[in-house]
Amino acid sequence: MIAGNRWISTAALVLVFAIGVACGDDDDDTGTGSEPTQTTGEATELTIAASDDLKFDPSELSAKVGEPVRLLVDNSENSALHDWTIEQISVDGVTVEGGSDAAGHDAHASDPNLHVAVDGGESATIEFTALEAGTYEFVCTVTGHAEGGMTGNLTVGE
Ligand SMILES: [Cu+2]
Repeated sequence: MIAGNRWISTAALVLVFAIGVACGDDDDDTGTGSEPTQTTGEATELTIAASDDLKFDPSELSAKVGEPVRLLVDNSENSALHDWTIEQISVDGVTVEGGSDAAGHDAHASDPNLHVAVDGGESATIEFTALEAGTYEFVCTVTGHAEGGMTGNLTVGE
């Protein structure tokens, strides 16, 4: 009985999703309430926390080709500046809100495609749209942080 109800609600959810896809309409306000991510406007909202223990949480993020992502980099629980950087990724529509303009924190040699630095006690957002599928390593470029474990992967799917 319970399994039957679960199957029916899953089928209904799939149907709602299929209708949404068929209409080509990005209206995600159908109130299904079961998606793992939230959307505001068109961007998928993700959050990643930096830590002075030199970790990102989560260390795995995922996105889809052509779908805007709005990533909140939460450094509010820390005292040190951290950044979130992907050196090479094909992206479009990159905007950064908040974020530190502190000079000299980045150790990378070239201009990264995605980069947002955040002062300790602050948060900032970076919005972007990935254009090619793949797995891209993100790091904190503050000297010694990536080496200390402050890395992760963004997986971009089709
Ligand atoms: Cu760091």
